[in-house]
Amino acid sequence: MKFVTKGLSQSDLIFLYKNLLKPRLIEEKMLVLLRQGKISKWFSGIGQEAISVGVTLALNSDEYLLPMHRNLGALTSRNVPLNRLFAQWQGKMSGYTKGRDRSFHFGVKQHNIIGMISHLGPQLGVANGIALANLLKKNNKLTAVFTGDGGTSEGDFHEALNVASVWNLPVLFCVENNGYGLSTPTSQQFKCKQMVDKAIGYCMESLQIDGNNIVEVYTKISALAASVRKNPRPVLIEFLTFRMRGHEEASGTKYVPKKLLKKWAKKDPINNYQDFLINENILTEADVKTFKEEIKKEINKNITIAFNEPLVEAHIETELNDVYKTFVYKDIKPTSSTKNIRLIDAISKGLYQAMEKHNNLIIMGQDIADYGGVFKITEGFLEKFGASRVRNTPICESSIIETAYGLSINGYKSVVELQFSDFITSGFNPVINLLAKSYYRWQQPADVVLRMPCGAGVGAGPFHSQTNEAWFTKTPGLKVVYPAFPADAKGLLAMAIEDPNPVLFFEHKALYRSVYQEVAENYYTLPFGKANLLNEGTAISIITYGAGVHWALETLKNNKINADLIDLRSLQPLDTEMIFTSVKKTGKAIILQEDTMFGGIASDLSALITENCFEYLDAPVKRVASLETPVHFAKNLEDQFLPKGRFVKALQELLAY
Ligand SMILES: Cc1ncc(C[n+]2csc(CCOP(=O)(O)OP(=O)(O)O)c2C)c(N)n1
Repeated sequence: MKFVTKGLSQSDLIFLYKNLLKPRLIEEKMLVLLRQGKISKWFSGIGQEAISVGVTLALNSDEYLLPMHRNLGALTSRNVPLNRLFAQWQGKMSGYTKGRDRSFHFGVKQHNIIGMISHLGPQLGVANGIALANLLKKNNKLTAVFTGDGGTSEGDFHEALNVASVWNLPVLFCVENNGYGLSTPTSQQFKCKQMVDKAIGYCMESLQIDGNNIVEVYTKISALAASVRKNPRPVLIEFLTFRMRGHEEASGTKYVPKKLLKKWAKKDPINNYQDFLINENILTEADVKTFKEEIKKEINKNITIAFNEPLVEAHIETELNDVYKTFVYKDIKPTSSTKNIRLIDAISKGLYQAMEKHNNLIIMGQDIADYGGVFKITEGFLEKFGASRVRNTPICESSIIETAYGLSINGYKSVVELQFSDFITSGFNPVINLLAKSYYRWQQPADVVLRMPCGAGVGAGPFHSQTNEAWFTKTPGLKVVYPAFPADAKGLLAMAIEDPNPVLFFEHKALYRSVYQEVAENYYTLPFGKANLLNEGTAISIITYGAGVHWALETLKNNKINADLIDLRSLQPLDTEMIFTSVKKTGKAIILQEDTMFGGIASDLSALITENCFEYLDAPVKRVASLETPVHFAKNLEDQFLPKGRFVKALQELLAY
């Protein structure tokens, strides 16, 4: 191994050595503890340390790092306190996730380190969001994100590189090509001759580096970092290295040819560098011994602290109260000056005023800039707020949601327009696993609103008509709002943007241009979790939301029914108080939803009513919903699918029960 040390002083070289040594010695200790059953799962970075350490030291400490499961060296080189690291691995309170997440699935905000989620690839898109924020702040900071070779097969990798390239984001995409992804060799992972070739397709600069040579990693990344800070752009870097231990400790390396392990053992990053420093008289054997002893002492001292810490306490209340970030609710009232506008105008106006109010609000989506979005909600926004804040995106829902999360980490709010709520399936993973769990896992809020144009009745077929709120109401950490009227839509959208938690904001397409209302012209907010009692009666409670509200209103208009009509407006949080009060008064409940029946929110509402109002009920709770089929294109089929036509009959049957 050749070490080209030009430009580095002796103390620089020793500094690199000490940093390299630390993760190795920690790992050696952890492997002992693992065998003793004192810590759980471990992903070894032995043999790959030069990459984490070299990249981390080449960055400034105020630049974001997004490590993966083998990047212990990134944490140690940023001087993350060892007692807290060890506490994290034991699930203790003084770790970084209050015992809620394991091994390397945590971030350290104070050190600008963003933790991974198990799904690997999303980390790359998050880096884009952080980098975009830096670009908008014009602060000349770069961001480095790691992935393994296996992770590069995920769609997130391709989407992230594409977005970074199109938006010229200052990100170093660091791929550690260590030969295997679990048991799968790289030959079964990708077909190009070398990983760096992947950059060609994204018109991206690339660089291949010997990942076992700390001097090469440090000097090349330092030079590249200086250049990227000056001239922001993404770069794909392939670090050649090898995974010397099992995927995780329990799984072993039986499937790895012995000769490969032997070959790479000779390239060990620490032994080679240590020999070089000794040969060059930069270090003595005695220095090596002293350094090792010092680090081991530090490790043992901090392990003792972590071991002595009691187990994390389990309190249901504490856990439930930590799923959402609490925030000071800004109650801004609507003024009396109003205009008669449609639902679509109210959403557009609300978004526009939120853009005026929050300078740090970015909106992103397909065709939302010059074109104004497929529903024209953002028409004129580009001219008013500029291309930095009103961003057309490539067609890559996952990456943009990841980017939104990255923006949130680095000081921005964002609203992402899904062209149709159906397309959230292409961005499902980051919603469920990044946004929803972030605050609970490590107290990092995901200040993101996803606008979801949804619903049937427009003859748009199975992929442009779904109302898919139930995919999200069952995931703790998300808020779900579903207005039926213009005035609610405007105030609730403003609230969604104020709220630092992730909010899915459902907008029914069939209501966009058909529902009018007098709407206050000022910027105002409406609280989440407050339903609206639209009609008062004593015979039955009708509970619904979205288009169902208008079907129910029509039914009440055309039939003489003495009913409470509750428009839920927000599904998570849910106004259970209003529901229970009404049902206790009427003794009968019918729930109308546009979604298909099984697993829809009506089922949970029914269960909640049964559990909480059983003694007051005079009849079984009734659900009315769409047929258990995909949504149809032909109008007569779609009409048959939707519950509107079945509602009156069900209502009358229940009244007569
Ligand atoms: C989406 C997803 N699929 C599968 C896994 C299971 N898994 C965890 S790590 C891993 C291998 C990753 O390989 P690579 O990216 O090369 O990183 P390495 O472990 O080699 O450092 C697999 C298959 C996962 N965590 N997430």
